[in-house]
Amino acid sequence: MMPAGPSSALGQLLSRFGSEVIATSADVLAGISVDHRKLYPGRALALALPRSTSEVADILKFCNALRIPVVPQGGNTGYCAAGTPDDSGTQLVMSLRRMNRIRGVEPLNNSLVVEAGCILKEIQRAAESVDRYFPLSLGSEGSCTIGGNLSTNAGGVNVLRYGMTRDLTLGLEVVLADGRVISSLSALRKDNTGYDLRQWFIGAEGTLGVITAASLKLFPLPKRHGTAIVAVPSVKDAVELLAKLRAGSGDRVSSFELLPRAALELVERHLGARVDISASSHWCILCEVSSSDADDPIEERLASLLEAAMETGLITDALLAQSERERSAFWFIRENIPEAQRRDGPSVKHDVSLPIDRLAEFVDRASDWVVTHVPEGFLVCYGHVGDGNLHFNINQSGETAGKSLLAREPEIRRAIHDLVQEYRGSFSAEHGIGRHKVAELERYADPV
Ligand code: 2HG
Ligand code: ZN
Repeated sequence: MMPAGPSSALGQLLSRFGSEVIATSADVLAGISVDHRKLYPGRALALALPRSTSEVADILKFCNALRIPVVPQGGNTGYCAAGTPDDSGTQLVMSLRRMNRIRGVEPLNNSLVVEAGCILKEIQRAAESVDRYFPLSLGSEGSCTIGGNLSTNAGGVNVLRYGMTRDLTLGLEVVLADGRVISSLSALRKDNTGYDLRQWFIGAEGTLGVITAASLKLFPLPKRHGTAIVAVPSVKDAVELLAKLRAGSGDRVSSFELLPRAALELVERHLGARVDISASSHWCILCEVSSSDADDPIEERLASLLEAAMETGLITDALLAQSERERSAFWFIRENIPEAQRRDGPSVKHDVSLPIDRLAEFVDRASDWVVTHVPEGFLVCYGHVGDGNLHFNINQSGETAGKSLLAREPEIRRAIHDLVQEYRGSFSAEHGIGRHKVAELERYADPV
């Protein structure tokens, strides 16, 4: 069959599925055609809003026959433009947002089955309602959807203890491009029956099929937390501190986040939230240990581990959250770094990961490079040190208004990613490829 041109493709979609399922209004299309950072404006043919797996299957089969490209979209909170159309006007965006049912929760099996359009926060709440924990947690959890989390293998702030989305997945339901459905919503921990097809679709960004539902792992609900912001003399000390906290807490560190002074200043300036920690140190860490045992004084354990670290000079200051309110205030600061960065102006972002034992050396070399070569920017390097994942971001500096940092993005990105490659790291730790990093994939991935 000949590929359908845009107008005839749209006419055929509308007559087959109706305006209930195929939205075409300019307002609606404007919102779904650009990524949330508005760096990749696109133009969609239309928006498909299927209500069931069989409707997804019918639409994909139809589009496959007519050669209409389909771009699946979750909450559109991604950083790499994986869920938005190009500017050809020929691509059908398929949002899974109407498929947002929690199909079942099985506390004794420590699992639940959810549809792709479920908002991450709702899944966390469903788990909590049966005294269980779904540990995937990220700043956009109030609006991102599990379909997007799965398709990008999202990471977040608890990877250190619980793993990435891939590690939290027991089974999937996926519709292939020709409309066939792979229904594998297993809740089994052990299933050695040949190929593990799930892994092809997790992190595949919708290139191999559309995930419509997933069976996910649950854990005992943490009942007590020890949370602290500490000042460390260097990133090297931070890495050493992590090892000490892991060993000393019975490996119960769930988060270990690097917060540079520049990020704390941005959050204070743009969101009015501040933390009263020694201003002399360039680096801070937000760390959290947690226990599902309500009688376990895990916060006291953290306090004594930090005291020991202070005596040896591994940390220079520490603030322990004394209440749930203080704990949320600490997390508010961490989670709002991207928002504060956005409010401050344009930025060039690198979502990289390194072997943890080479992280400090990388930060030193890459920071020196930025200072020497990017006078129009300043570094805001933060992130999930516990996983070796840094958001090595550079913001436009106010003093050099007029000179555009963004215009230099390709050159800056190349230098940083080449250095990452030298350290055997990854140019995409947790945000994916999308349209943003296709060239990087071609440059750095193994050609075989
Ligand atoms: C985070 O860790 C997100 O806050 C966003 O992954 C990172 O904005 C970024 O670069
Ligand atoms: Zn992150």
